[in-house]
Amino acid sequence: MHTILPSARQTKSSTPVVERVETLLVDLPTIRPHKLSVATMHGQTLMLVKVHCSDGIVGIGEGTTIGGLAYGAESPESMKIAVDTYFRPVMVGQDATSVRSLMARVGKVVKENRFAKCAVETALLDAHGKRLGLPISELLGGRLRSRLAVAWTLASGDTARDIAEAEQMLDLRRHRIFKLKIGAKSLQDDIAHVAAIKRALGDRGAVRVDVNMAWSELDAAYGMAALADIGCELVEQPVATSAALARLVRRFPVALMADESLCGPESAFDLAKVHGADVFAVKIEQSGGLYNSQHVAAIADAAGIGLYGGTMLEGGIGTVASAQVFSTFPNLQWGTELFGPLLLTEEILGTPLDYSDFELTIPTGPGLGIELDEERVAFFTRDGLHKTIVALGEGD
Ligand code: MUC
Ligand code: MG
Repeated sequence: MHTILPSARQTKSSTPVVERVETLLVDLPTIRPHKLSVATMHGQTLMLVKVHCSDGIVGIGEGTTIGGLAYGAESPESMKIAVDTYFRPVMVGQDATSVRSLMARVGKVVKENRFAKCAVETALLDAHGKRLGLPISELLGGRLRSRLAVAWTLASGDTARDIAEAEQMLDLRRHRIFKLKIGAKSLQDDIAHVAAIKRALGDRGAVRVDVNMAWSELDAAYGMAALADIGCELVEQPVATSAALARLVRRFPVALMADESLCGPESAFDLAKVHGADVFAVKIEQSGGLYNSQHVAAIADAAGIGLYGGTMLEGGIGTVASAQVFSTFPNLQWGTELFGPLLLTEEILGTPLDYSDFELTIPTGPGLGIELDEERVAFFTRDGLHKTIVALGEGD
């Protein structure tokens, strides 16, 4: 039997290898409580991965979840342990320039763990892009667009506050697509909430909803009919199963988007076979990385399913990684929701991302094209100075 994966000893000495894999948890507050049907977020934890290579290049990647374990099987803490314990030993000493073969090697010893894999793959791609002087989008075949439309999520839990927030976003010319988080309240209350917001915005803003699987199939049938009537243009994952999605699709004049049902190319293929959605929300973490996201997009294209660039409310690193790969999709009919960094009170990038005229500009520099503000990262790293200051304040 022969192996296609080079071992550390086979690697030529001139080839840069992975020397060290560092992980850290960075806790950042949100600008307001962010209320989803599965959790209310007061902050976001970024699991940062730094891959240090023998040529001096350091690549960065990021893993996030929503509400700890409330959304899915991985948490920032579990990602950190997985990378430290299981990814690191199979990565150290390996050729850092061969990202796909290194991820294949990782895949042999780590099943699932798609979010952690995405963080590590991002870091390897960032490093390799820096090495070659190319943005990640070019490593992935080349970008088709340099800016991305970005939706904003209204999730304060209060209708008047959501309307005021939407007005502010329109005034700032930052967002004109609004995604409303519903599903935690009764169907009637949710419909009244969406109707009031759509009435206030009229044609100035598009209104979409995300139910995060909270409805029964019957709720969804009533809900989608009512949402279509009040001018909502898209309903995201109203029910938990793909089978129920497939029974709901095309029954109402409102687009149906799959999110939680998509966890990589296999699930995308299964959903596409039954045309179980009008739109796929592609998330790099849920897909298991940037390459897998491209595969999900290709399946959607082949099946005539529309595409939307989703988020796991990543900070700047995961957001730019998403933007880099979304820029390579031939179709992106529904725009993106890459607003994660704007939900956080703290900036950890050296240069903030450019959100203007309702779009995000995709960085053009090598790799991700961003630099971390290392001092701020250190300050907000779990058990770092920020925690000490908060603890001292509490003791007063
Ligand atoms: C989700 O379910 O789509 C995206 C935006 C937001 O507010 O939450 C996420 C997760
Ligand atoms: Mg969603």
